[in-house]
Amino acid sequence: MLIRRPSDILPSEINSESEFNARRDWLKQAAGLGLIAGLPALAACDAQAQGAKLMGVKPNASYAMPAGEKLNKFDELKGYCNYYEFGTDKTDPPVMAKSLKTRPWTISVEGEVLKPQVFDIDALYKLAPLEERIYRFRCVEAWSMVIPWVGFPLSELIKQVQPKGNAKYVEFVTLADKAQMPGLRSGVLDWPYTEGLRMDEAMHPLTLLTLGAFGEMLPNQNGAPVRMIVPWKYGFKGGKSIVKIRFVEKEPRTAWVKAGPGEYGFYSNVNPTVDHARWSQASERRLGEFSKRKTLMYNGYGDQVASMYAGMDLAKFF
Ligand SMILES: Nc1nc2c(c(=O)[nH]1)N[C@H]1C(S)=C(S)[C@@H](COP(=O)(O)O)O[C@H]1N2
Ligand SMILES: [Mo]
Repeated sequence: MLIRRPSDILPSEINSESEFNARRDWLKQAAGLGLIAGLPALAACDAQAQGAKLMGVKPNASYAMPAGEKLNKFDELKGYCNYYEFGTDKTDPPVMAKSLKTRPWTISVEGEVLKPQVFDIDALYKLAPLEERIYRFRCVEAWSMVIPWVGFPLSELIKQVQPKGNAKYVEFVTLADKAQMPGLRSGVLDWPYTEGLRMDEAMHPLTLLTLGAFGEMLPNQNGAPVRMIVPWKYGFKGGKSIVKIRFVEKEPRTAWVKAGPGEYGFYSNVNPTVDHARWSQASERRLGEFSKRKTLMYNGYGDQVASMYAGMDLAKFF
């Protein structure tokens, strides 16, 4: 039997039961061979195996707690979800996504790039340093949260594949597996769930390829094993459980634009002055709070992103 040292085991592997058992086996054998000197090492390894903690995550000081905010609870993130592949009620995905298989998992990065590549999810954890970033998260349905996400800028991945000059947009394709996702039987969206960004948006330092939250690997219902978080846009721009990233020349037609072109636009920047066809976007309910608060232009990230939309009619390009 191949004995792997715990230090060879990726943080992302801790979640899988076989790796957990392999680790236990190693510990037992190593202890038997006298490779482990004292108990502290054992205890430390055990602690790593619990709760699927992500190792080596560094808080990025540039994206610490926004002024006047406080974190939502992990249970609020895990318990109130939009993930239509697992049902349309907020409380469906926490139950229905339990069985989502997140290993093995690959992301194919393709299209107008010089170096198309298929990344194994476990290689992705090592592609760039894992950062914790506290972002406001605003759903188009006018509720919001403040979440400590873990990931790295999507630009790190984009650099690896070297987009060609004609790559103007990036399309994200997420998992659509009928065997695992009961929601696919409903016609509410044209599956797979797809999303997209303009190239400058995709390269923007705020745009986070997200692998975790609250120091842990992403819960299944929140888009394990990898999703997008684009904090100045409505939450639906952040596709969950991504399997393909495609670089294209033309603006991709996203799942929500196809479902309701009058209600959802490609840009979907958070904008309190441009209402949804059926409700106001001027205010929002922060999960856990009683009264509503005003929605901030670009969700409070205007200083960093407004220049990308200079001169654009934001009511037309909503
Ligand atoms: N694949 C997929 N991604 C998705 C969705 C979905 O239904 N399917 N819902 C979107 C919407 S509308 C929102 S608000 C966020 C919700 O993320 P959360 O449940 O982790 O808060 O995920 C987005 N990503
Ligand atoms: Mo949403």
